Amino acid sequence: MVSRNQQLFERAQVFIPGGVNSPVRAFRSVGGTPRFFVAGHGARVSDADNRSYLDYVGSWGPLILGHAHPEVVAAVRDAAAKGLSFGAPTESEVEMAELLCELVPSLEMVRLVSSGTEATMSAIRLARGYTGRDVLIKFEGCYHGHSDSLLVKAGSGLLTFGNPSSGGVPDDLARHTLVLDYNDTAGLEAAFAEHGGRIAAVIVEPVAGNMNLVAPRPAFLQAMRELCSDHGAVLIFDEVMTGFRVGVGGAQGLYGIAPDLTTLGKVIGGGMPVGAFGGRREIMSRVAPLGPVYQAGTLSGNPVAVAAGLATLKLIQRTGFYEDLTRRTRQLVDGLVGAASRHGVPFSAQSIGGMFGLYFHPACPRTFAEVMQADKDAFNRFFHALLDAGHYFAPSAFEAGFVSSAHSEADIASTITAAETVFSAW
Ligand code: KE4
Repeated sequence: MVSRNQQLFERAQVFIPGGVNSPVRAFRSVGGTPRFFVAGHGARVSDADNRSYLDYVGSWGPLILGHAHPEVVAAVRDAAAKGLSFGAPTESEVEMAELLCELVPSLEMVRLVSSGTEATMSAIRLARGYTGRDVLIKFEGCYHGHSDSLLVKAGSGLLTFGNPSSGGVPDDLARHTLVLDYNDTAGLEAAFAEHGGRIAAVIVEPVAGNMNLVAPRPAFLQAMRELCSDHGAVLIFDEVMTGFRVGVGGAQGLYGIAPDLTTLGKVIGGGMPVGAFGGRREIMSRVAPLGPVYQAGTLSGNPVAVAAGLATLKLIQRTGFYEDLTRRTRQLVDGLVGAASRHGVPFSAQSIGGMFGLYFHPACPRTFAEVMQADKDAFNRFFHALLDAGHYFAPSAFEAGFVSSAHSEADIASTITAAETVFSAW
């Protein structure tokens, strides 16, 4: 009997490339048929075959409150009833800008956009416009959205400029991007020694979440801050994933390092399309219409999307919110590690705030190379076994996972029990 998910996937592939509107959703990394979700409530989603799952993806991070939180849905409904979009300023955008600058220590000014990609693309253009320089440094394994300058893979040598990692990206553009190793402080120092005066910006995920979760070495971020300051380069913390996920002040609040620019997304939209870039007033003052760096968007600051974001940001300021979320996420990773060790399965896991990484590798990776040593086939086997048992993890061994405030201790315990059953037959 062909499942409804399979029927929908067949149908979707006729008119949508790969049957999905974002590649990772196609299950190509894990194999099998993507689940077409129908509804979500709290920690659970249900699919077209009427199967229910505990959701540890949360739309890739935005749903820190879980699905369809009543106060978020009500805020969206109220805003929508007054009009979906104006293409003109609204008070809610002012409220959002004021709140972001209050909660994120380094933000003095901020511009709203509609995705994380737009936020990082705009921040990079702004850094280049502000410094008058072209060179951009990023790190292998970090993902910052799909603008051309960021779809670049490492050159032949560590200090040689990049080559396109996607079709359609001109060599002439890719060669301005230098791709270094994450957590390699010496490599970063060498790059500045070689190219210092030409570097417009360094962009980094302060906690990496797109090669699975990789924690920064504190010295790595500190060195990055000092090198950028010494050489007049702009330090961009891409907190699209970590912003309001690892703590109310993001990774910059956690590690006490102030970037020059910050990009945000995901949680600040509460599931609706909101991104943002912001930082030092001196830099942000170069953005049109104030300055020469152009940036625009028809639906930037959309009132319905901003309503979802404001409702979300208000709820996560509840006293104890992050302590509870961190404890719940730690309960998950500690439980999975315990279950794997009881059955001799090579496995490690870690969490930072409400995000976590699972690795079929004896220790948590600290570099891209170590991530690549993890057993991808073992992850895929785990992924499908848990999916069949009603626990939905990210459909890729190279993605972080997310817990929401809607996940109960009993939910987490049930996932650990399901994993123990799988590990016992490993
Ligand atoms: P979006 O353009 O997808 O809103 O944001 C791009 C982006 C920028 N920076 C970071 C640190 C990100 O994690 C992302 C997007 N993350 C992926 C998940 N790893 C989105 C999922 C997808 O591509 O479908």
